[in-house]
Amino acid sequence: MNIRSVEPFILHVPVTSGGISDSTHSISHWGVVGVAIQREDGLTGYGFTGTHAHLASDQLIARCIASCLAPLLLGQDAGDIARLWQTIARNPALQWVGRAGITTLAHAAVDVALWDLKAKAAGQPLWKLLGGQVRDKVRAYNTDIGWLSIPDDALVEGAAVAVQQGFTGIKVKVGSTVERDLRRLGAVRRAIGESITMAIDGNGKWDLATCQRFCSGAQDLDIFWFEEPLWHDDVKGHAQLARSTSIPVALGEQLYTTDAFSEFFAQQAIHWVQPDVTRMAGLTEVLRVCDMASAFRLPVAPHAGEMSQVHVHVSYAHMACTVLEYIPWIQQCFTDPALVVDGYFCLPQVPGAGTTPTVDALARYRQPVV
Ligand code: 0YR
Ligand code: MG
Repeated sequence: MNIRSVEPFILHVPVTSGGISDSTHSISHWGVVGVAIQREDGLTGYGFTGTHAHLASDQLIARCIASCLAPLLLGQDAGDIARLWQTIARNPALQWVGRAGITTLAHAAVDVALWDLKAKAAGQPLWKLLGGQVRDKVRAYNTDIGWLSIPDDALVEGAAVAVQQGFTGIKVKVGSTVERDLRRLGAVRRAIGESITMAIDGNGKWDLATCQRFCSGAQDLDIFWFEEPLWHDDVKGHAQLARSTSIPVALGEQLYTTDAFSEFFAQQAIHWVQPDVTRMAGLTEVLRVCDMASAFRLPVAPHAGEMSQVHVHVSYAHMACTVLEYIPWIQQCFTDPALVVDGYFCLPQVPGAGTTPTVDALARYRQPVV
C-alpha cells in the first residue's frame, strides 16, 4: 500500500523537576521531532528522533523530513522498509551533506514510522514482527534518579526509593571531579546494597588519565559499566581504557552508523553496546548493530533516546539485548507508554511500535515546524 503523506511535527516535553544536567548537557525539555506517514487507506505510522529541544535545530530536522525525505517516500510502497532505507541512506545528494547528524536523525524518524506502520498493518505489536519474544522479562535500569545536578542527599534518597519501587539497576552520572563522584557513588552503593547493579555515565567529559584515576579509585564500588568515559569518536582511547581497567566500557548513544560501531568492536574498545533507534538511521540500522553484537558475544543495552518506547520491543525480541534504560519523561505522550512494573518493562500489547502520540500531547507540546 502506497504512501500518501509525510508530515513532520515537533513536541517539546518538560523533563523531571524542571531541569537536569549530566557532565555535558543541561536541559529543561526533551525534543520529540517526529513524522506521521500515512498510507492511501488512512493507516498512519509514527516515528521520531530525540533532541535537546533546541527549536532552531529541531526545525532543521523537520525541514529535512518534509523537503528531502518526503519526495523519496510519496507514492512508494510503505511495506518496503529495507528498500526505502537504502533509497534514503544511499541518496548521493543527501550523503553529500550528511552521512551523520540531521539527515540521519530525520531518517531515524522515518524508518521507525515505517516499522510502526508495518506492525499496525499486521495488527501486532512490533516485537512480534521482529521474531517474537525471546525472554520472559526485560530488566529496567533507572537513569532518572542519577543526574549530576541532583545534590548528594537527594541522590542517595532517590536511589533508595528506586530500589524500593523494585528497580534492580540504576545509573549515576559522573564527570564532575573524581573525588566528588567517588564520594557520591560510595554513598549510593552503601544505600542500595550489593545486589543492585550500578552503572555510571560520563557523557564523554573526561580525558584518559582522569578516567584511569577514577577507575583505580572505584575498584570497590562494583561498577556495572562505565558509559561514555571518553570523547565519542576516540576509538583508541576507549581501547586503552578497556585494557587498563576491569570496569566494563559502554558506549554507542552518539554513534550514527554500523561502521562506527564496527571500529569499536574491531579494536576491543567496547563491552556494552548502546545503539539508539533515534540516533542511528532507525530500527533497520540498530538491528544490524544488535546482530553484530551477537556475533561478537557482546551484550546490548539500547540507549533510550525515545525513552524506550521502541527499544522495549527490540529488547523483548533480540537475543543480544540484556537490560534497558528507563527515563519516564515522555511516556505520557504516547497511547501505549513503555511502563515498568517491579523493575521490569511490561510486554507491549498494542499493535505498532509504541510511537503513536496522544491527541493531548500533540496539542499541549506542539512547536512550529517552520
Ligand atoms: C541528557 N543517557 C544519556 C540525557 C542521556 C543524557 O542530555 O539525554 O544524559 O542521553 O546519556 O544514557
Ligand atoms: Mg548515556
